Amino acid sequence: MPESIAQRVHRILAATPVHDIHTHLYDPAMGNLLLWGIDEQLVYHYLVSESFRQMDMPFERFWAASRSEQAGFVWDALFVRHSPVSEACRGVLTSLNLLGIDPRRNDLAALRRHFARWTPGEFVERVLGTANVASICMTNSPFDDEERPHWEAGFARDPRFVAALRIDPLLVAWPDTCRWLRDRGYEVEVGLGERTISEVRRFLADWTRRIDSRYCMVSLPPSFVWPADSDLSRLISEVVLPHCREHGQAFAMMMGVKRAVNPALRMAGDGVGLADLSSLQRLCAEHPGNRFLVTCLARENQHELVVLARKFRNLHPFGCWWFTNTPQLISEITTMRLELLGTSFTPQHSDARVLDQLLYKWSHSRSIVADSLARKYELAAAAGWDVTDDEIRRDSAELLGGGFARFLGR
Ligand code: FIX
Ligand code: ZN
Repeated sequence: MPESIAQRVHRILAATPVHDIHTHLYDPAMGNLLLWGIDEQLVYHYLVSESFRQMDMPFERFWAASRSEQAGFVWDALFVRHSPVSEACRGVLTSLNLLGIDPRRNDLAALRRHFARWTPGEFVERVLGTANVASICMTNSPFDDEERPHWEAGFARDPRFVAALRIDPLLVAWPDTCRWLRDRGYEVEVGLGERTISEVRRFLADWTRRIDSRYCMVSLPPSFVWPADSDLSRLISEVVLPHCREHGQAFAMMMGVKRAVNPALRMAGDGVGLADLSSLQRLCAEHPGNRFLVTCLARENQHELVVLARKFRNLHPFGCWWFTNTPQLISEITTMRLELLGTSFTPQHSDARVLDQLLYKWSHSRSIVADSLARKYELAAAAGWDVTDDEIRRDSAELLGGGFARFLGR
């Protein structure tokens, strides 16, 4: 019996290497910054916030515990005392499963022993091979005291780990960052005069070159408006956009995150809000010489983002970010994007913080994207357009990073 369209799409998409365009993973040469293993998986902030719903433990007691104790608390709350049905819990199961580890033993010590047999180098090869990931875009922050020394000292880069410059502190905490820059020899003042603007641009140019950045990125709160009489708005107009034009960098905006809604949860305490996409519309319209990569955290922003992308070819929607990285929403958002944009968008990024997560994030997303895409080919076939395997291969490569690279001009 010939393969169905759905079977062909699943087979081809699974065989297409993905270029993961946004993660929080690091080049293996950066040592301990690259997280992996069962304990790191369990203390992932997605799981920490879920586990607090099932524990009475005071927040401080949890944070005072060692990493492996914290992992034990999460394991007990979400895998032993309750069933692991959430997407983040399912992710742990899929990742273990794809590593050939039986998660059903309910024995964290036994799970840990499995990981002890790999060296970090072997584990990287195993995960990238199994997840069929060709390249990984890092999130690189010069403001991070653990990360910066690696770049300053220099290291032999793994060409599969590409860099992207993260600049949240510069844009959302200007007065503090101004002092930080001054301490590092940049002649800046809080007042954003001409000299300061050119010095901040020098800082961005230095780091763009140092890390060989692919694009420059920021996450923005729902309150973000542009243009406005604010440091943030002026820094975007007078520093970031000219910098991006001069250095051929796209500007990635991750819109709609409310940081520290519950600070007691630390990194797990961020929330979501509706972003004002009329600001994005103005940015795209007034800066046709800039390219904008955009993902929105709120489900309610997704349709407007897609419609904007139909109007502005300097706008590339990407990913189902964080709270939208759930099967139902990936399916809804991807289908909507295919129906309104064809293949001119990037359906997913992993946002992985732990190497093992590439296994589940890509296996789950690939399968949902395949379902959405197959349905579109079936509808085309019903209208007389039988898609060929070569066309499916072309479209898959486009969706899994090829279109993104072209948008970046690479
Ligand atoms: O701002 C970001 O890049 C977010 O992805 C993170 O801050 C967030 O913690 C995360 O990991 C979401 O997936
Ligand atoms: Zn991220």
